[in-house]
Amino acid sequence: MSLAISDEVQAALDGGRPTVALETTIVSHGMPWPQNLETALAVEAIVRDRGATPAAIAVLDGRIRVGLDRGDLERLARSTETLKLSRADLAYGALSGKPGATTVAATMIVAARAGIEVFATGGIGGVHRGAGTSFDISADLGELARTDVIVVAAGAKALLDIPKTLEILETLGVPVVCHGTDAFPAFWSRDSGLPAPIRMDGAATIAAFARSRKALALGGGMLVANPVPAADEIPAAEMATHIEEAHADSIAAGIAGKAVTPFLLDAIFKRTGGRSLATNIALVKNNARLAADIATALAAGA
Ligand code: PSU
Ligand code: MN
Repeated sequence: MSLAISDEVQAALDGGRPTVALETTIVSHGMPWPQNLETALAVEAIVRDRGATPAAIAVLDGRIRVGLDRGDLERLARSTETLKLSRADLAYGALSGKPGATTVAATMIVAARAGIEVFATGGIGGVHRGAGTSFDISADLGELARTDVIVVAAGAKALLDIPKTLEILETLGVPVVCHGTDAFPAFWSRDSGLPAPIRMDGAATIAAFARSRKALALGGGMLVANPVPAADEIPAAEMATHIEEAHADSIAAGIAGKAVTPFLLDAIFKRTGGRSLATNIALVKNNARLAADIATALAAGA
């Protein structure tokens, strides 16, 4: 199945200009209407302002699309029937003809096929709490191990089991580069309480690191963990109670599989009176800035 790449993204790729992939599960399943559409459009504007081309990825009308317009994003943002597609069901989603949003894993796959090296999102999926019995480990981790894309995220959500998430990333050989911090960030909070596996400051340094990995033919992706700006964070201690309660809710409601992450995000949104969403929006924008700068540094060969 061939990719349907927009003229704008194709022109940027042909010209060797910086391009940033964007996922769409955050639009369909990660944020409520209308903040989901507003954020998607704001992120595209930020990427453009930094001199890069945004390439949002989704499945629409039976085609895997790279580069979406406002109407496409609005369809994904409004529909409550959009499929959440990962590696296991990306091809199925395209065959089904239904609208499908791509997770971090599926977005990485499509970005790599299109030749896009950098991808901005909010948070990655990881090892869920209770994974010892549920075995719930996001396909995002395996994808980071095998697909050569730089994923810029605000770390992993504290509603995941962060120590186990970092252990799996290490086992899989995925570099975890924390940007400008000695602490691994926890999405809504700047400090997860765990140390940064690798610290790097500035987009140029990260681009140089990516180039040296390529020179060694190491393959696979890397996670760039970019902490939420201090002014927008919700401290970890404050989040802890909300997270415990949201987790207990998900178990009581018998939530499993793909529904877990969207359920937890919504439960936290309600429990924080919407504050978690404001933080989520701020961190996605912040990641778009850094991703655009890394893409620019890579394109410049600096
Ligand atoms: N984290 C967020 N918002 C999101 C997601 C994660 O804060 O929308 C989405 C991403 O698309 C991620 C996916 O790839 O959830 C992970 O889902 P799962 O845990 O089912 O693998
Ligand atoms: Mn899962």
